[in-house]
Amino acid sequence: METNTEIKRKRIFSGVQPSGVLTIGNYLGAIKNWVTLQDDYECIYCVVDMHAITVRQTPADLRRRTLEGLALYIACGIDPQKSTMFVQSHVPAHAELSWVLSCNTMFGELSRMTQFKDKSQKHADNINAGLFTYPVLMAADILLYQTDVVPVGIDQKQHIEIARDIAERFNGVYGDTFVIPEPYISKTGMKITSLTDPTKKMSKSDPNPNSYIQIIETRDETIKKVKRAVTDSGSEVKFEEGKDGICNLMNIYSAFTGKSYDDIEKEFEGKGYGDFKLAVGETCADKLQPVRDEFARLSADKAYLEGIMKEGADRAAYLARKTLSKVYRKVGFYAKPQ
Ligand code: AQP
Repeated sequence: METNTEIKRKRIFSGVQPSGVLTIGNYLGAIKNWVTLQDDYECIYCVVDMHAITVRQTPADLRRRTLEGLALYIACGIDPQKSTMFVQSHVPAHAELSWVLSCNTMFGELSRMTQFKDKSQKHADNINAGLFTYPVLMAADILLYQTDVVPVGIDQKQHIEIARDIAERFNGVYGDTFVIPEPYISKTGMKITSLTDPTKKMSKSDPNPNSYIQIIETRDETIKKVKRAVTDSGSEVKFEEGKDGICNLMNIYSAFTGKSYDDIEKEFEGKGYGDFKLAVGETCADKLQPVRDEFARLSADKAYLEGIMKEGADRAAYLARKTLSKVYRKVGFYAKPQ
């Protein structure tokens, strides 16, 4: 039974693709916010495996990373007592709603999506229809749960906007059906860039492992990667134009410590990039250590993780079915006789 407080709380939905080991980009841009939000909102967090296959995946790796993804959510602080966690492919309503929404989404609007353009370039040998309709599936993920707020990194803002457009169009044609979702983007974590090319987003599927910091790599690896991070030829730790690499490291340091850019500039006044990079690497590793320890502990308990996965899928399926039935009724599908 839902209590009154549960009914009143606004709902959050978000997810990460198990397309690689999660990075500090995923952590600072999304998951860290998820943890904070779970006290004030009803939260639903998904491992979006169906999105991951828009790019070719090795099946055994995808399967392993899906369970790891769930373990990481918990290790990062998502509490199964407070939030629902599940795997997207366990709730068929995502694919079902996606089809209906596809029929209410314009080719032209999907053609404007920058992620599609970027990923088509990166995967020129596999520009599949799923890559193109990815935002429709994402709209289905969000709209199925009558989501109020979607915490994401800035790179996903355009996809939230199209989800809103699709929902508004559907509501306009068929009458009030979907809640119109709002994006929630934190300031510091909104775009963590690659350590090897700070003009690009840090991505878990980047072929160069030095470009990202994984939430669950070793302390030494993290420190080494930050030491090697590409920076300009100057030596002053300052947040200013033309210093993309240093700005990114300041952003990461600020997100982990809560210090402002001014504070960071003062802290490293008169010190070189070497000292700063060491501090950033050590801070990342220190802050992530409890997550890494908890992940190792959880990974040894598959039965527990599968229990959470199943319970989460059952709850999500119940909520999703309510919206899907409404949608099917609205578009005129004949109800299956009982
Ligand atoms: N570099 C980033 N900075 C801030 N936020 C980020 N996010 C991802 N990278 C950064 C946020 O993490 C959430 C989950 O992302 P996703 O896995 O669904 O897709 P993505 O944005 O395509 O992430 P990746 O790591 O770049 O995956 P691949 O390499 O598979 O494409 C989102 O909220 C996203 O904003």
